Amino acid sequence: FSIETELRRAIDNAELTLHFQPICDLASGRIISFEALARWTNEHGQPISPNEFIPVAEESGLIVPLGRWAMDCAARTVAEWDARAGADCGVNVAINLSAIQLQRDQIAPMVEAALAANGVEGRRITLELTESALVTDPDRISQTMQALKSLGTTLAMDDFGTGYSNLAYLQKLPIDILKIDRSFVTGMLADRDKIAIVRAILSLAQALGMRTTAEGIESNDLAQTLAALGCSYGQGFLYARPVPADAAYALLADRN
Ligand code: G
Ligand code: G
Ligand code: MN
Ligand code: NA
Repeated sequence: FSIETELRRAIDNAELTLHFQPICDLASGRIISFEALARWTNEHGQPISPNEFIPVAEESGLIVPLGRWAMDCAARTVAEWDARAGADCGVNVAINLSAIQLQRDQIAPMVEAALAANGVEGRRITLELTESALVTDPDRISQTMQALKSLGTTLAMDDFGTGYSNLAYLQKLPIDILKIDRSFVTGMLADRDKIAIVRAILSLAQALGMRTTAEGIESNDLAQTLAALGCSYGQGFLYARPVPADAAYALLADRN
């Protein structure tokens, strides 16, 4: 399991970085948030995709230190952006939490510690969970989500529509944002079924008082159509790819 050994070293030696992809208000185009995405370039200079190393981290338990590092790095970055802006820089940062990480770590105390260590308020952080996180231990996840809300964080359901859980959780759990999975967004302008699914998710979210983010927006036509359908936010290569923290701050200074 050499990738595991290398990943352990990478976490210790700060070979990992976070990149940041803007999430924009569809109506105004302003950046409201950045999703933090882990990036790893190994000692041979090869980039390893999170699709490869996150599952290894989950199987090995390294997801706990990796997740703690990501949370701390995200909070530190928000504090740095505020310092550069000389004020609240106006955006928050969204962190991905995997289902296994939620099982293995005490997430709320971990988030609270990272916020305190960096002098950052909870409202500056969004936590992205997937439906798979809700399946294994619904009571435990419900308590965790309530605790995260008490810290002031925003909770988003990532990849919405691709999981296997029933929809009853939507009325029980304190979810603020549904992120419409990219698979429904890509090509939806030429696919009546996809548009129907997107419309259904938007009306469900609206009825439940949740905001929505469409993932994978790659064209202006898509952004305009989704805005007209009432989607709150958009994320995708149209706005920007995930970029390092400095470049993300430059986007913010440019656009907002
Ligand atoms: O950025 P990219 O498309 O390569 O990300 C691939 C997947 O890896 C996404 O599903 C994303 O949620 C996941 N991912 C990226 N960074 C992190 C992280 O810090 N923690 C967790 N749990 N997942 C991450
Ligand atoms: O699963 P999650 O939503 O956390 O994964 C985010 C992933 O989606 C990242 O790997 C990011 O690079 C990718 N991504 C973001 N915007 C786009 C887009 O417009 N098109 C495509 N194909 N991928 C995107
Ligand atoms: Mn995500
Ligand atoms: Na997603």
